[in-house]
Amino acid sequence: MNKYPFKLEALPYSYSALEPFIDQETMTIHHTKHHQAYVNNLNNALEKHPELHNLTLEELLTRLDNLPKSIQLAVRNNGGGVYNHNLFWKSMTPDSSLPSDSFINKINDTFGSLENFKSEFKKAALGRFGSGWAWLVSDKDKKLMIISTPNQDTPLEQGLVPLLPLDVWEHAYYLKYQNRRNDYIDNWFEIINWPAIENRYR
Ligand code: MN3
Repeated sequence: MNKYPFKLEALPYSYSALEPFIDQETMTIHHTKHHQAYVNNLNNALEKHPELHNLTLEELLTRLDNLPKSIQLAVRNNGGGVYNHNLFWKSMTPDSSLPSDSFINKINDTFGSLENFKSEFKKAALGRFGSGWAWLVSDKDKKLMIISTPNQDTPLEQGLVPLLPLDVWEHAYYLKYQNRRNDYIDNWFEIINWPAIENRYR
């Protein structure tokens, strides 16, 4: 159940499954330490607010401004952290393939080509100063867009549908790639779970 108390969702593959693109040690620490900490901190923030325990994570994150002031930032950072990572794990697969023809057409219509999409996505991911995320999202008219968000902010609060997230916090790549965010992004394109992205779009 996607409500308080939140739990750490299991990965849909093993910690080593995304080797050599993302290494086992990074995946293990990222999931069991970083993601777990967001879950714990979110639950701690909500513990004394039983009136919020019937809200889903999406509901909490789309109404941040209406939450008690004392926990707004904690829910924004940690709730966003839980939500973004849940989506991130499911957006990758060891058995990656190309997008379907119909989704490639959609990408071509919007970005010119799949290569162009990748280069614009990469620009957004490299341009995010410090910690944050790059995203393929769609708006209410189902138009595709690339954006980036700081910290653990989600596209939900902008009224956008998150389709494909890329974690560009250093904890996502530093052990293997050190400062080479560029190489991390190039390799990450090889493990995108396109069917999952297309399902979110529909
Ligand atoms: Mn992360």
